[in-house]
Amino acid sequence: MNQLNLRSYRAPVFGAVLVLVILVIGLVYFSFVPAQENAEFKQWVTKVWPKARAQGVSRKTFDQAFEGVVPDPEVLASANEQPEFVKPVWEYLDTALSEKRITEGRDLLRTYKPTLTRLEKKFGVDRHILVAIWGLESAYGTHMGDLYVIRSLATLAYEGERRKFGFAQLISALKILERGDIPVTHFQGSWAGAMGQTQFIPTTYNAYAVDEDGDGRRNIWTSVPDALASTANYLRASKWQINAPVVIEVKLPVDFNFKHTGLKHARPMAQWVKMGIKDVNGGSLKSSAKSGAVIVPAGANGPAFIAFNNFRSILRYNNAIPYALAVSLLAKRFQGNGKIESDWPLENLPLSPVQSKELQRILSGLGHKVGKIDGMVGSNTIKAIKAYQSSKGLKADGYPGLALLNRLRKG
Ligand SMILES: [Ca+2]
Repeated sequence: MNQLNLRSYRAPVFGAVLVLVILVIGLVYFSFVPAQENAEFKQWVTKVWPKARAQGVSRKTFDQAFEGVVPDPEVLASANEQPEFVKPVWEYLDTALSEKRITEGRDLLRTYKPTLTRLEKKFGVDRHILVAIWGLESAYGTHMGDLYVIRSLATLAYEGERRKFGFAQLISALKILERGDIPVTHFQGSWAGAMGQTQFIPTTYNAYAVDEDGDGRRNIWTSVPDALASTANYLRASKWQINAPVVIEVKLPVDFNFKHTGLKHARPMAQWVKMGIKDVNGGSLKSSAKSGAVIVPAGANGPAFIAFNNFRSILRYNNAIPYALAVSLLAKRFQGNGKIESDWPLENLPLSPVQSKELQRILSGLGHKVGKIDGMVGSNTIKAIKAYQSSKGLKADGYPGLALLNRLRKG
């Protein structure tokens, strides 16, 4: 900038022309490129119409929904974001189970006591779990996302890696508008289309949202009874069992074989007792549940839990073990318990996607079947880790931590 200014003082005419040329090129470029992109997008929108119409969306709703809509670059940026590091489960739980969230939840349990009593009876879902999910999904309705749902989903459906997801959600979102549950002006959510106090995506909304306050609209944005009832309805459909346990912390015997860990390895409680598992204080293991699965969210050197069927129901809401653990423990904290007794292995950090890829590459090089080398640790990679650990006489916990990667790097 400075150089250009200096030059224009020395040769005013030349400088002025140069500036003008740059300006014109810039103007043409910046107006033409988005205009062209927007024209392509508009063209694409015309192809969405017949599919929306086939789902019962009217022309009027469709036109209103897309009025002035252009792709949102920030939505694409969020969709493509690759985290440089992954938050360890203990840090995630610290935030999820903050004193503020616990205190606010207790207050809301009192405020909405009549509603929650009714919902417990109607849907058979425990009140503490409903409020815990509310607290984690949207911080009790204070963090719902303020992006226009149609724009976010149209962006995802139009370009990028999530086109299929985006398209299905977009059509569902148009159906929500058609039904008149929410006006276009208030139709807001996260970049991925998670909406309202329950953070339902449109397909989930259409399947499970409930009009509890009886105004004819399923309003998960500003009606607390609607939001709580919608969550309860979803959990009921996910086979929630009222008054049944969700998860308990346990103490594993020193000779425990970690190949038995993981949600796929559920067993009758009597078998776990026989294998020497105790309650976390070393007493005998008691539970009203018939069966459960041992999980070690931070590997063999961290806390161990037995997760029951209700834990799986929470995973249907959001398929991440730290999330289900946070919901379960927050519900317990409301009632004055749910503190984790064992220490977390603070030095054995979880791997970033790049590190996970490296782990997969090394394991694959050693002849283990890790599945796709994509930095996503799925069941195949966990199986491969367990196989490697067993072959080296290590605890086969399948945990993809830094300790394991460092060992593999040394060869
Ligand atoms: Ca309503």
